[in-house]
Amino acid sequence: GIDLLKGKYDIWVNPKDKLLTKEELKEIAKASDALITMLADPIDKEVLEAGKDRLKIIANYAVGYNNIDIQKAKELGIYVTNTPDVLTETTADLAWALMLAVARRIVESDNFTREGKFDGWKPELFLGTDVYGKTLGIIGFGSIGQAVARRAIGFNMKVYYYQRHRLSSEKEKALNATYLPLDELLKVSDYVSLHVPLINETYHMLNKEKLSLLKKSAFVINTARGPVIDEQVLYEKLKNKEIAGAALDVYENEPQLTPGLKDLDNVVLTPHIGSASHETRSRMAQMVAKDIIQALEGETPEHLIWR
Ligand code: 8YV
Repeated sequence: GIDLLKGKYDIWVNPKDKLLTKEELKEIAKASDALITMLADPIDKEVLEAGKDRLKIIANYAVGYNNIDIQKAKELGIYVTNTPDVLTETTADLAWALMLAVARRIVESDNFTREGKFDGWKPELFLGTDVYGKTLGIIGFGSIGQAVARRAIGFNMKVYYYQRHRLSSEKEKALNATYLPLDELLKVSDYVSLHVPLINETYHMLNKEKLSLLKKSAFVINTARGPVIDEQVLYEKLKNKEIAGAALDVYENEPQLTPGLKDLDNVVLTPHIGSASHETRSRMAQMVAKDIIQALEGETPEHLIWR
């Protein structure tokens, strides 16, 4: 991605490999025509105001853009773009990897084997839970949720989905998925996978009341955004074995984890790597660079959020 921009523009890359402070972000916004931002860069009103005289585009290196005050950017005439589609399958793969890992206790077993504790086959060593033939509830049925559903066909799963808008019955049929209201979905699912964006309506979508609807044998998988689950309540339910397990790639206060979460053995935790494959990150980088070139050459960038 950077290679596409090199030679055309002066490029400044944050050399510190750590997050910029608000003041630093404001300074850079003020001195730049384009910004490439990550989820962890909060582009709020103040940063946008600082950049309003020069900044033409903020190209978010992510499909989600809850880190940016979109309304304000629009008001100031600053384009905001994201990276849709190119990370759909990779993120769905991770949701599946996490689901299988937590169900079959892969991480625990791996640690056990590495630690030299494997001293022979035992009939009850690391008994897990089947995935094949179970019920999968998908919350948020956009492209990533649908890609997760497609994989479930090979696992002979019963798939339910919940989102604001129901799909056509042809689409439901093609994906082998049936709509259920959220409460119903939570009550019947063996695995619940989240694929909603973080917006006001999805903040703590799985709160105490909703998490209490889950079966004791249920697993929760989150590759969407941490704040869609009340992480403290989730932690307590996992600790008290009121739900069977969770596999999380995102956290409510990233990169901080709820105290105690990492000490539970019924969780699998990854550090926000949903789109982290060589192929996908390269596609995202090129997309971001191309959108910047379009914006700086006076065109409307292809992946403008409010197009
Ligand atoms: C990003 C993501 O890589 O696309 C998203 O929304 O969460 C990831 O793919 C990450 O957010 C860094 O911006």
